[in-house]
Amino acid sequence: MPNLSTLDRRHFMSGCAVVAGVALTSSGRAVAQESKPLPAYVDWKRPEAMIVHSNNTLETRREAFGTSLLTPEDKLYIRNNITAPSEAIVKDRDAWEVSIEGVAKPRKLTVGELKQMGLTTVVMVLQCSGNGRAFFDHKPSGTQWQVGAAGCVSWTGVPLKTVVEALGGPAAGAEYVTGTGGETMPAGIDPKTILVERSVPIKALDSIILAWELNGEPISLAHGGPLRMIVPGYTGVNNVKYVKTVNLSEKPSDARIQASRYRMVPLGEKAGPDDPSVWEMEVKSWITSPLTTAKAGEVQITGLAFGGINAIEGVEVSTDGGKTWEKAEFIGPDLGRYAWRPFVLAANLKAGEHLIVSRATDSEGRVQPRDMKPNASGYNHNGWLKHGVTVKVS
Ligand SMILES: Nc1nc2c(c(=O)[nH]1)N[C@H]1C(S)=C(S)[C@@H](COP(=O)(O)O)O[C@H]1N2
Ligand SMILES: [Mo]
Repeated sequence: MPNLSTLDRRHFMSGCAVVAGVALTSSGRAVAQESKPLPAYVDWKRPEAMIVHSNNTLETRREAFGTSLLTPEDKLYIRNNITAPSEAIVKDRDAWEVSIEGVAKPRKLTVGELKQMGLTTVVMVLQCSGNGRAFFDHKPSGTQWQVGAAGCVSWTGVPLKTVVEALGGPAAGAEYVTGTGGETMPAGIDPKTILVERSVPIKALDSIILAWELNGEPISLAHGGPLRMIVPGYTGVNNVKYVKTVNLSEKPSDARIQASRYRMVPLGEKAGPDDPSVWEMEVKSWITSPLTTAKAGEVQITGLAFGGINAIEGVEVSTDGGKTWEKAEFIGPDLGRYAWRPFVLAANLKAGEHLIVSRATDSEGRVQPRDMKPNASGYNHNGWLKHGVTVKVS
């Protein structure tokens, strides 16, 4: 099952039943957050870094991001819409086949063959469209993600465009890139109701990667190995794990996950085909330290900022709930348009309660809004106020 390096990263903590940590309510107050034990298929995650919402939903604790440019795989969030396939599919990774359709010469290619067709790396924020759902006032149902259904990781693979060109280019009329997940469909259920099959506009073909490495190692099964379709700048759901078909299709998928789920639906309404799909990500940032308490005097306030589909341009921090702002400094190298940048502001904090917030701006001049307009399912929250933290300084 796991390779040697995965074994190195394993933390045999299965005896550790419940982990407690600090979480923040939507008002920014800290509460103790209980967590279930790690599910067996991801028992190599760092238990102290994760909030286990369920078997299929684990988020990174806010304090666990630290100031790292890249999120280690053993701290990266997990979201499975259905049960992951068996470990058998990563036994012989190079033998995994993906069917490329909607091209002049459609055919199946193994990962081994893809590896000889081209090579590139992208550093990218992977973020669930439901990240921040817990901050909506209307209490949408679904996993109550705070900030940790996101991470910044590097993906290595072949540009999809290179593969498509090698197969004679897109078929006439191609409008979408549709990726299908390799989960086994249980008998007795209409596959379209649970199949993870997502379509993105064909313009994304310029940046899509068929990836076999995450942070320089073979992608674990949990994160989509042996092969994952990576769509930089698009929300998590569009990044199809264990991808088995890539189709340059005329129409978007009619699977439920595309046809009616994962759409920006006005409150109180039912999803319709005209409601926008969750595709491109918006500019966003949040504070990572301090989160609860600090000593009066100079404090290094840190956080993470990214532009989503655009590059991040700058970020400001306020220690008075948004009345006054100061420009923060990015830390370390710029890892590209789709990566996040850790930031720091040295602030002189006086004793008392401070509502610390951050507000990012992308390369197109789009600024994080104060409030996120609610939508039925609680997607894409990037409002800076609710992402703030109340810190007791003494
Ligand atoms: N095949 C497949 N791909 C999938 C999913 C899935 O359940 N199956 N979940 C999607 C969703 S909703 C998200 S947020 C991301 C989560 O990726 P991660 O578990 O590697 O963090 O994968 C996406 N791709
Ligand atoms: Mo997601």
